Amino acid sequence: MARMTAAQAAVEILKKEGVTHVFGLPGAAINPFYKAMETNGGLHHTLARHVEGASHMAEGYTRAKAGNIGVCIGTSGPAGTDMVTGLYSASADSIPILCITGQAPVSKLHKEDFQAVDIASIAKPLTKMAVTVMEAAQVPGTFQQAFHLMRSGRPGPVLIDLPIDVQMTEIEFDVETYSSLPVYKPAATRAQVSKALDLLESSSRPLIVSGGGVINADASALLVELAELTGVPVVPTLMGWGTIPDDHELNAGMVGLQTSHRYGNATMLEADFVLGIGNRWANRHTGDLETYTHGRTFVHVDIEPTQVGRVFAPDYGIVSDAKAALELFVEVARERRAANRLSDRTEWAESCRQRKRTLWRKTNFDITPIKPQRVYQEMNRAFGRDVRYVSTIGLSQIQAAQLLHVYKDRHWVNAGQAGPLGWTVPAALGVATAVPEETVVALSGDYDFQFMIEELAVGAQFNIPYIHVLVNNAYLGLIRQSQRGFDMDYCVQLSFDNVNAPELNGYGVDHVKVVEGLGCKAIRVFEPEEIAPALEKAKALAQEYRVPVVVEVILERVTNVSMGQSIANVTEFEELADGGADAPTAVFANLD
Ligand SMILES: Cc1ncc(C[n+]2csc(CCOP(=O)(O)OP(=O)(O)O)c2C)c(N)n1
Ligand SMILES: [Mg+2]
Repeated sequence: MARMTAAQAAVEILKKEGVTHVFGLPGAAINPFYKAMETNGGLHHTLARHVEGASHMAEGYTRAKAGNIGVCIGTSGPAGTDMVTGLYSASADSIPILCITGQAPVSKLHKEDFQAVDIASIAKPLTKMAVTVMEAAQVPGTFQQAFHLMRSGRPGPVLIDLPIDVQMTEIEFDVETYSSLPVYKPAATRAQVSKALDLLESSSRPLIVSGGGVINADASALLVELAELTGVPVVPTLMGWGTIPDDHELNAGMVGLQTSHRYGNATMLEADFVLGIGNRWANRHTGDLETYTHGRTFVHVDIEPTQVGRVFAPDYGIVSDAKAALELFVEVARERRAANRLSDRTEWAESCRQRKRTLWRKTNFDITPIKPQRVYQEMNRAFGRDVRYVSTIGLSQIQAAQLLHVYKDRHWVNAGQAGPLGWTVPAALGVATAVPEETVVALSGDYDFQFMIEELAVGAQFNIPYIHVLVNNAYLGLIRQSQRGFDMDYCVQLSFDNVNAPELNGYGVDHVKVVEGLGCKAIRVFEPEEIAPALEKAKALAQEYRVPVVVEVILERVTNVSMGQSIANVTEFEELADGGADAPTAVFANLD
């Protein structure tokens, strides 16, 4: 046994649970925890410039690699409230992060002490556990329970709030014999999986919808195996994008109101059966439920029992971890195939491929100001199969999902449900910290980029290189487009005449100067043919200087992006592709 402060015990447990990196910033009430990190060593700390940034870094770090759990640390009061958006984002997308906050001493908690706020109550609806630890001897058990909860069932964040006196109190703690609590993951039974396959078998035009739960369960390979065994095409959701490569012959495209493909929606409308795995029927995926569900049989597999039936009643529900379910699905499907009991889906799959071969949007524009579609075409060419994309929200994110290609899971890292502006820079830093040898490319609109621009200094200070494509339309583009419904263009302009940068012609903020001021590199382009060389140069600069490199593309001010209220009624505002010359990188999504 060894005597140590409760904060030291917490630091040792983090290491035992596999934590190597933490993101945060100190303040008086969390200083004992920082002292413990300094004394005990073994944790690499990245100093954020804004506590919200630290929370998004933690989320990016978790999402980059199976098994990672990002940790963010802040002091009492405003540090905790700053991280609330990070907790929301993580809980909405079922991502575990551990948020540790300092707190006023236990005896002062009810005295309106300086920076004493009841963060545990504030964080409660956004976490699997949010607790102010009042007894130092409970610190080890609380951390042990936190990791158990984050990894069990539907993953999600936890907040542990540590009063300063609790952190400093000495306790007995045996690091050597510490061990993680068992993780609970419900698993489908053979009878359940057989019944689901019976339902699939009685359909003519089945689809699998593959959600983020497949990524969380690290089960993409099994998902692809099931598709190949049964010949059933797959629709990845936005959160499940990458679970089957875009160019896989059974990838039918994405479905939805915004982040979707024309061929994906058309295929869904043809389908008569849907097996959803690890997905949550998000409203921007389904759109109008009558259109989405009418005439189709649904089987829903999810790890969280209360998710089944939340959005609509499926014909059959299975509560299971995606990996546990897919292992059984593959096993039973293999047996049925050997016994010749699986239908031949060739004709249906071929009809899906035919839609995927033709229903494209045009990207090959060569006019100035640059049309955003051209940017994604150039990104497809520049970054290939191994790139990790990070994005948040806006017309930029929507169009990226319509036009970029993703080939591997965890290679599209997107704050899908919460969409908090500002997420992209810190999340990209978290991803790049987790996979330092890989190419990480973030994508932001100008407003998202300005929200947490200061975090770029973190990348410069700690040498976290990545490429940030900034598409600048000097507009809150997505909101401008949605204001068309109100016949207004009100409070959505980001344009102004910058007295220091007349060359920007009214586009407002001089991002290049700001980025350089923060210690990073930046390139600005105005012409379509400059995009490809700029992306190549960005790769070289990131290698040479080991800092974030921003490629700012000055876009046309107004682009309306394909979207609608129902998957049967997505409005196309732009020209559609008339063959491969109009969409030269769309062919990358087709093997045949
Ligand atoms: C914190 C927060 N406030 C407001 C919004 C609503 N919102 C969504 S997109 C958007 C504008 C985004 O503009 P920009 O980042 O420039 O992207 P664009 O649509 O122009 O590509 C706003 C205000 C949000 N998602 N998050
Ligand atoms: Mg914009």
